[in-house]
Amino acid sequence: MFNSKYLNELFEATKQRNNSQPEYLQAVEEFFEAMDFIVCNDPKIEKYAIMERIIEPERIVKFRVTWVDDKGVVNVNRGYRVQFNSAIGPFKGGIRFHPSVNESILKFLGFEQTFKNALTGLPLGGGKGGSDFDPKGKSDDEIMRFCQNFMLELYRHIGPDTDVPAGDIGVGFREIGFMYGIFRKIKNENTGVLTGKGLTYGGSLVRKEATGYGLCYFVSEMLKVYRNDNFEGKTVIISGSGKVGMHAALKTQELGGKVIAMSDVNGYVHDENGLDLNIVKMLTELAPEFTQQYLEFRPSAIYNSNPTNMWGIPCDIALPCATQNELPLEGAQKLVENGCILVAEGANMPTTIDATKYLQHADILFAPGKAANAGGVAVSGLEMSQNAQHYPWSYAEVDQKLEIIMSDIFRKAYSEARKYTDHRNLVVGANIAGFMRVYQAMLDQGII
Ligand code: NDP
Ligand code: 2IT
Repeated sequence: MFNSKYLNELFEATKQRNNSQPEYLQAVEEFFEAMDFIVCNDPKIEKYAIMERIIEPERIVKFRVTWVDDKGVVNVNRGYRVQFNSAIGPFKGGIRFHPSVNESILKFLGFEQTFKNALTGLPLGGGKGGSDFDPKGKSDDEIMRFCQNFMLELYRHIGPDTDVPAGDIGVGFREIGFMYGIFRKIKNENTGVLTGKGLTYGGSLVRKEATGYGLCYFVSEMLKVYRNDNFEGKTVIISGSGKVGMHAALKTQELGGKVIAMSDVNGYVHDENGLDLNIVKMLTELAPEFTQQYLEFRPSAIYNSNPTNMWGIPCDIALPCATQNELPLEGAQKLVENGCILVAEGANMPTTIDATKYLQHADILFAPGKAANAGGVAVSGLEMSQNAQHYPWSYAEVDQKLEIIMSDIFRKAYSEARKYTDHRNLVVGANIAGFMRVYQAMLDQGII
């Protein structure tokens, strides 16, 4: 399946050792495919077992989280931290609270994070963590008790120069605040061990907007370089209406695009004249699921209870910003059929492997998540710099740095793509650019 015999054998062995981890294997397969040419032409990669080492987390911590709900019932969840690779800096990556969380999902996320963080140019290793706890429908008190109990174990394994978690699905300001509070209390230190903190206690301006804004900055670069074009007048559909999707929508509108559809787990809303983002924002702030309620404010909009059907709406740009494998082959085919010119991943691995291949072979621009959604972790890195300096930067300063980092990531992926394959193949370009930095650091630091 790969040209490299070494990669074929390693992938077979990896499948056997991890046969119950489909998301992790999917991420490794995508990566190996992108790296095939490099591996065939650099014997050092096999000699020093670089691929064996880079696909294996340095450490996985798995722990019990016990907490009491409002009815006095004792609940038990599983907590995890996957410390994937720290060759270029402390482990860094989000924490996800969602019932689907398991080792496979966190390993795929930590693996992707390693290359994403390398692409930012900042000294950030890769990691990911979370729990199968479902924050939906829980009271603030329940969330607080869960976060405190989660941190009661996690605090032993993290630190500002060791591992710096942040938010992800189901983890935002509220959860980060509760986790930071208990960490500070246990350790008696204020060292900015988490990012995505509130602005009153060390958070960075632009962090909450960063992934969505960064995605749009990346798309702007693609439109400029490949098509001498911009967002002006483009119709855009966005899956998910959480932290990433909402801010991608707001930036799209600011740049002159028109957001005509957005989704959540219960369905999507579509309005050809453009969604009213003030209403979407207001509704999502009240409760996570907004799509059906939107119709009460705009009865002319169309609601569909299957979020995946959204990919059938004709649009210029599609931004999957919800979760893994949410854009299947049929969705990709519909997008191409309807004349979509660009797909950029705001979520991590939202496009299935067959859909990604289909998009790459069709006449459409495609941006992989590890490049296009790196804005969030990039501003997390800037939050760490501000915490270390004990000095906060202005909104304009952080936003400008974010824009520079995103355009820099695009240039790196574009130039590697041009060097090794078709200049439009940002999947290969981003993987090679991210890998090269981690690879060099691993080589320099010896066999460990
Ligand atoms: P949030 O929890 O804030 O939002 C997730 C959104 O996705 C919600 O609107 C949720 O709907 C929706 N959703 C979940 N499953 C589906 C589905 N099957 N179909 C349609 N919508 C769905 O998470 P984030 O915005 O933080 O994260 C979204 C994605 O972006 C994830 O893949 C994450 O790993 C990635 N990411 C996040 C970064 C960050 O800084 N937060 C950085 C880089 C990537 P509902 O509310 O109804 O459940
Ligand atoms: O997937 C991601 O890049 C994130 N959830 C953000 C990680 C971070 O450390 O800010």
